[in-house]
Amino acid sequence: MKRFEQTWRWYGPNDPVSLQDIRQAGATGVVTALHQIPHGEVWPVSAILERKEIIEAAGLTWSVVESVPVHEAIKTRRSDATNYVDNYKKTLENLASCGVYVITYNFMPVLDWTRTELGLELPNGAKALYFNWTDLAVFDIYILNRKGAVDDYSQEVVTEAKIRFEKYSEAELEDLTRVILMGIPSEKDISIADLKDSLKVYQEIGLEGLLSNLLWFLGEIKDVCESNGIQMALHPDDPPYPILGLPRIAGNKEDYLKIINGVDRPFNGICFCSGSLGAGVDNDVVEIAAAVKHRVHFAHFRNVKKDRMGNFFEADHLDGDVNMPAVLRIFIEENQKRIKPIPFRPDHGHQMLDDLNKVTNPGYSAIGRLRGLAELRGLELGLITLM
Ligand code: DNO
Repeated sequence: MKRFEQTWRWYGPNDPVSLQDIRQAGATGVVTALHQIPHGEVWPVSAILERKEIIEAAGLTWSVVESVPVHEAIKTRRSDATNYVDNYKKTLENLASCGVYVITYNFMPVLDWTRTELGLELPNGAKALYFNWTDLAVFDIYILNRKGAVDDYSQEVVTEAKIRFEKYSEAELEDLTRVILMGIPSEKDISIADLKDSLKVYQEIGLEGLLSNLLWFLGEIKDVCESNGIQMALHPDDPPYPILGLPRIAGNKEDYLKIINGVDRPFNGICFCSGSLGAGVDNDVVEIAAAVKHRVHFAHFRNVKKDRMGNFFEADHLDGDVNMPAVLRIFIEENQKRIKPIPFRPDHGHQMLDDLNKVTNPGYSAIGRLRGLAELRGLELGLITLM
């Protein structure tokens, strides 16, 4: 039976995890992006080729781009949006001309993934990423001072947030703010002022408006994708809820069906992230996988453990609330129908063992992901043997 393509995210030459490390972990594909190029600018062929050559010289393949960021002008369909769409199309053409065809992106307003703590210590001493609603409420109500914020949380959370806000030191509040506003390494973090401005803009756009902007964008890039063999893979919202008053449109099965049926063409696909989707208290990740599998161009396998309030931490890949064997089984079956195997990467990993003494990119230290990849590949092989 056909196996998945095992891939690994690499932040580029400055990543403390080297290409040789990736090879030793057993991955064959690299997932990377030209993070040095500001959002919205065209990725030149020369820069793409330069990156590709570095990857190939290490005996690996550049399998997936994660991400070509969609500029805020497009998400908000600002008056200058078409210039940014033109640049995006040019980047896609350039990537395809270099033989890179799978493109991950997201359509989350302003912020990418959001956590409230980057080093939650687990009972075994390893560290995990964590999302806590009360801490988000502390930030939202007392630091961002968003109008109407209290109405977006349960009474229990609002009460606890007040207590926590009074208890937290200046340094703790600063740290919370830094963590929530943190972006991708080597890209610019956003400021409170930027966030406030964007909140106003997105309030006017609303949920329906944001979805229609996404479908408009997909319609605009359709021809370029189809004539160049590009596969677009939309990452789900993480966490899969509206937060800080920002609309979110890719958080559950219904959202995904609206999006894939909205521009019903094979290029319009999904990056199936079991961890992001698994954080949704009403999400059945196995059911979502079954509903959208035909459009999955890339997969992030990760697990989460939630409590009754919907707070969650990132669990070991085969632990947590997501039934990973059931998810993998669906994609193993789907993979048999594909010409090219579905690429997956172990998404995030605990900071553990030697990595606890190193400066690492949150979620992207080597050893935790090495463990995740090893477990996932073993699970795949085990399932295949029994199928
Ligand atoms: C977090 C990642 C996301 C993802 C983007 C895709 O670890 O899964 O940052 O790369 O949302 O555009």
